[in-house]
Amino acid sequence: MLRVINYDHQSSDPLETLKHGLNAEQKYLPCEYLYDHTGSKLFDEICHLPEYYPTRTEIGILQDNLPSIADELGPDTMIAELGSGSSNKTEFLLMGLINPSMYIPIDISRNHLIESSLRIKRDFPNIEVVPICADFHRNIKLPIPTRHVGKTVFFFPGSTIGNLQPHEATSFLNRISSIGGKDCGLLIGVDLHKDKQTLINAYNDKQGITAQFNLNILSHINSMTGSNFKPNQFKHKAIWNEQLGRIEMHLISQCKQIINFPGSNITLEKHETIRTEYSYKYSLDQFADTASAFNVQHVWTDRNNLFSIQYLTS
Ligand code: AVI
Repeated sequence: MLRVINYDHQSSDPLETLKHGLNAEQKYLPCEYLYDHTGSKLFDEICHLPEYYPTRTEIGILQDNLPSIADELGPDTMIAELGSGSSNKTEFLLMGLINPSMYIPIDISRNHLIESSLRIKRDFPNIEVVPICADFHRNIKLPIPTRHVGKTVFFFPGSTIGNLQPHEATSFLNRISSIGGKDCGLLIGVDLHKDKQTLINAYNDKQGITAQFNLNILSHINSMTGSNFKPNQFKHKAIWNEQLGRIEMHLISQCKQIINFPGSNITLEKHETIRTEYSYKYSLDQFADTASAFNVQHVWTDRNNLFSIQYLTS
């Protein structure tokens, strides 16, 4: 039997949020709308692309440093994973930890959550698995353990933190630290600054999968709202903003066009862009400042310093 904790968040009106973004001076769509069913499948493909270094580098760091990670986290940990998805990286982590006692995957997608929770429960029969179906950006409470547990450690891999602006990342991590209570830990994947070409290539792959992923947001918005974006009248663009240390994904309008959007028409000039995502890259010092609710205890990197896994405590 799997006990699932459900949160029915009162979400703000998505139409209003979208309309606000499409009427802004620099038009934007919130990046969470990249992930409908097709978008999530395309993102899985991105993770296997030769140019997209983060996924394989992070898994490599995790595998190469498991004993040291296990040592830092200590025995009997309760692991709460933020945005657990298919919990693929978690398997590696749970295999290496010393007698982990509880695993709490937190994800908005119920099907994904139940499927991966059942798999973890089967593969790790000694670990109590209590999934929470919720948006981890909202307020949640962790379940009270039924047996002795060591530290509560949030696991947040994939450098998803980079999709928030630094000030948003700071408030998000403040909230996580208050959910975890005093003396909680955070094991987090953070993408690092590197040469411009590696970054540009990672977001402009030769097969055009990232372009499909980016353009798919328009089809998703059409099916959500009844708008009539024509994805073939846009082109994918990903640039490195050196000054702000971030990749920016945009969709460039190929002509002047008027989009029917519920409640208002949206006019796009030729070459005007809609921003769909920021992906911030950090130096170690910048990230330590951003995660001000926590203290950095240990940083593991790959030999080329492309990516880091960091352990922080509150
Ligand atoms: C999910 N997130 C960390 C990815 C990133 O690299 O910012 C999303 C992504 N966008 C384009 N490629 C991958």
